[in-house]
Amino acid sequence: MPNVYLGLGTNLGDKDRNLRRAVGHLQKKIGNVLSLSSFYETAPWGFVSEHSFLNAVACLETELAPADVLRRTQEIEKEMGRTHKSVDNVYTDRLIDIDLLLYDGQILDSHELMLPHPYLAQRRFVLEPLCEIAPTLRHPVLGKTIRQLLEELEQQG
Ligand code: PH2
Ligand code: MG
Ligand code: MG
Repeated sequence: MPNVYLGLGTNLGDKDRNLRRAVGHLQKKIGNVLSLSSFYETAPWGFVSEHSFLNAVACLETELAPADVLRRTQEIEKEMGRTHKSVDNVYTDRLIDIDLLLYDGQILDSHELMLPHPYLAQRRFVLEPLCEIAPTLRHPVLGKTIRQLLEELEQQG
Protein backbone atom coordinates (compact mmCIF):
# COMPACT_ATOMS: atom_id res chain seq x y z
CA MET A 1 0.00 0.00 0.00
CA PRO A 2 1.32 3.49 -0.77
CA ASN A 3 2.85 5.55 2.04
CA VAL A 4 2.04 9.23 2.31
CA TYR A 5 3.88 11.77 4.47
CA LEU A 6 1.80 14.65 5.75
CA GLY A 7 3.02 17.85 7.41
CA LEU A 8 0.83 19.27 10.18
CA GLY A 9 0.97 22.81 11.52
CA THR A 10 -1.04 25.01 13.87
CA ASN A 11 -0.41 28.35 15.50
CA LEU A 12 -3.76 29.21 17.10
CA GLY A 13 -5.74 27.87 20.07
CA ASP A 14 -4.79 24.70 21.93
CA LYS A 15 -2.07 23.64 19.50
CA ASP A 16 -1.28 20.31 21.10
CA ARG A 17 -4.96 19.37 20.97
CA ASN A 18 -5.26 20.60 17.38
CA LEU A 19 -2.47 18.28 16.24
CA ARG A 20 -3.84 15.30 18.15
CA ARG A 21 -7.34 15.89 16.75
CA ALA A 22 -5.98 16.19 13.22
CA VAL A 23 -4.12 12.88 13.56
CA GLY A 24 -7.36 11.24 14.74
CA HIS A 25 -9.17 12.53 11.64
CA LEU A 26 -6.34 11.35 9.37
CA GLN A 27 -6.48 7.85 10.82
CA LYS A 28 -10.24 7.71 10.19
CA LYS A 29 -10.37 9.31 6.74
CA ILE A 30 -7.10 8.52 5.03
CA GLY A 31 -5.49 5.42 6.43
CA ASN A 32 -3.51 3.75 9.15
CA VAL A 33 -1.01 6.06 10.84
CA LEU A 34 2.31 4.18 10.71
CA SER A 35 4.39 6.81 12.48
CA LEU A 36 4.06 10.23 14.03
CA SER A 37 6.90 12.58 14.92
CA SER A 38 7.22 14.55 18.13
CA PHE A 39 5.56 17.95 18.20
CA TYR A 40 8.01 20.79 17.48
CA GLU A 41 7.54 24.38 18.57
CA THR A 42 8.74 26.54 15.69
CA ALA A 43 8.91 30.21 14.77
CA PRO A 44 6.63 31.44 11.97
CA TRP A 45 8.47 31.01 8.64
CA GLY A 46 7.78 33.33 5.72
CA PHE A 47 5.48 35.68 7.59
CA VAL A 48 5.32 37.73 10.77
CA SER A 49 3.06 36.58 13.61
CA GLU A 50 3.09 36.78 17.38
CA HIS A 51 1.86 33.15 17.48
CA SER A 52 4.48 30.40 17.36
CA PHE A 53 3.70 27.12 15.59
CA LEU A 54 3.47 23.53 16.66
CA ASN A 55 4.55 21.28 13.78
CA ALA A 56 4.64 17.52 13.24
CA VAL A 57 4.89 14.97 10.42
CA ALA A 58 2.85 11.78 10.10
CA CYS A 59 3.30 8.78 7.80
CA LEU A 60 0.17 6.90 6.74
CA GLU A 61 -0.53 3.95 4.51
CA THR A 62 -3.44 4.68 2.22
CA GLU A 63 -5.43 3.22 -0.64
CA LEU A 64 -6.39 6.70 -1.79
CA ALA A 65 -4.81 8.42 -4.78
CA PRO A 66 -2.91 11.67 -4.06
CA ALA A 67 -5.77 13.89 -5.28
CA ASP A 68 -8.18 12.11 -2.93
CA VAL A 69 -5.77 12.44 -0.01
CA LEU A 70 -5.63 16.16 -0.78
CA ARG A 71 -9.43 16.43 -0.88
CA ARG A 72 -9.79 14.67 2.47
CA THR A 73 -7.09 16.74 4.17
CA GLN A 74 -8.91 19.85 2.98
CA GLU A 75 -12.17 18.50 4.42
CA ILE A 76 -10.44 17.90 7.75
CA GLU A 77 -9.02 21.44 7.72
CA LYS A 78 -12.54 22.80 7.17
CA GLU A 79 -14.10 20.60 9.82
CA MET A 80 -11.50 21.80 12.27
CA GLY A 81 -12.44 25.40 11.60
CA ARG A 82 -9.87 26.61 9.12
CA THR A 83 -11.50 29.53 7.37
CA HIS A 84 -9.09 30.76 4.72
CA LYS A 85 -6.07 29.55 2.81
CA SER A 86 -2.91 31.41 1.93
CA VAL A 87 -3.13 33.27 -1.36
CA ASP A 88 0.02 33.81 -3.45
CA ASN A 89 2.14 32.54 -0.55
CA VAL A 90 0.93 35.23 1.81
CA TYR A 91 0.56 33.13 4.94
CA THR A 92 -1.90 33.66 7.79
CA ASP A 93 -2.42 32.30 11.30
CA ARG A 94 -4.35 29.05 11.31
CA LEU A 95 -5.94 26.39 13.53
CA ILE A 96 -4.69 23.59 11.33
CA ASP A 97 -2.80 23.14 8.09
CA ILE A 98 -2.22 19.72 6.56
CA ASP A 99 0.21 19.53 3.64
CA LEU A 100 1.07 16.58 1.38
CA LEU A 101 4.85 16.24 1.53
CA LEU A 102 5.59 12.95 -0.23
CA TYR A 103 3.53 10.11 -1.71
CA ASP A 104 5.81 7.12 -2.25
CA GLY A 105 8.29 8.23 -4.90
CA GLN A 106 5.68 10.03 -6.96
CA ILE A 107 6.45 13.22 -8.81
CA LEU A 108 3.44 15.32 -9.68
CA ASP A 109 3.10 18.86 -10.97
CA SER A 110 -0.53 19.78 -11.49
CA HIS A 111 -2.37 22.99 -10.81
CA GLU A 112 -3.92 21.42 -7.71
CA LEU A 113 -1.02 19.53 -6.23
CA MET A 114 2.75 19.31 -6.40
CA LEU A 115 4.65 16.27 -5.16
CA PRO A 116 7.05 16.31 -3.46
CA HIS A 117 5.94 19.48 -1.66
CA PRO A 118 7.72 22.36 -3.46
CA TYR A 119 9.27 23.88 -0.31
CA LEU A 120 10.14 20.64 1.46
CA ALA A 121 13.91 21.16 1.30
CA GLN A 122 13.77 24.78 2.49
CA ARG A 123 11.68 24.31 5.61
CA ARG A 124 13.31 23.24 8.83
CA PHE A 125 9.87 22.94 10.48
CA VAL A 126 9.16 20.12 7.99
CA LEU A 127 12.60 18.50 7.62
CA GLU A 128 13.25 18.18 11.36
CA PRO A 129 10.11 16.15 12.21
CA LEU A 130 10.38 14.25 8.91
CA CYS A 131 13.99 13.34 9.70
CA GLU A 132 12.87 12.00 13.07
CA ILE A 133 10.60 9.38 11.45
CA ALA A 134 12.26 8.87 8.02
CA PRO A 135 15.94 9.94 7.96
CA THR A 136 16.88 7.61 5.07
CA LEU A 137 13.86 8.38 2.87
CA ARG A 138 15.02 9.78 -0.45
CA HIS A 139 13.61 12.90 -2.11
CA PRO A 140 12.55 11.64 -5.56
CA VAL A 141 13.58 14.82 -7.40
CA LEU A 142 16.69 15.94 -5.49
CA GLY A 143 17.93 12.36 -4.99
CA LYS A 144 19.08 13.12 -1.44
CA THR A 145 17.96 11.65 1.85
CA ILE A 146 15.94 13.66 4.34
CA ARG A 147 18.92 13.66 6.72
CA GLN A 148 21.17 15.08 3.98
CA LEU A 149 18.63 17.80 3.18
CA LEU A 150 18.34 18.76 6.85
CA GLU A 151 22.14 18.87 7.23
CA GLU A 152 22.46 21.05 4.13
CA LEU A 153 19.79 23.43 5.40
CA GLU A 154 21.54 23.68 8.78
CA GLN A 155 24.87 24.44 7.06
CA GLN A 156 23.22 27.31 5.19
CA GLY A 157 22.40 28.77 8.62
N1 PH2 B 1 3.38 27.02 7.50
C1 PH2 B 1 3.38 27.92 6.53
C2 PH2 B 1 4.18 29.13 6.57
N2 PH2 B 1 5.03 29.23 7.70
N3 PH2 B 1 5.95 28.41 9.69
C3 PH2 B 1 6.02 27.44 10.64
N4 PH2 B 1 6.88 27.58 11.64
N5 PH2 B 1 5.22 26.33 10.57
C4 PH2 B 1 4.33 26.14 9.57
O1 PH2 B 1 3.63 25.10 9.55
C5 PH2 B 1 4.23 27.15 8.56
C6 PH2 B 1 5.08 28.28 8.66
C7 PH2 B 1 2.53 27.73 5.35
O2 PH2 B 1 1.66 26.73 5.44
MG1 MG C 1 1.57 24.70 4.84
MG1 MG D 1 -1.52 23.92 3.36
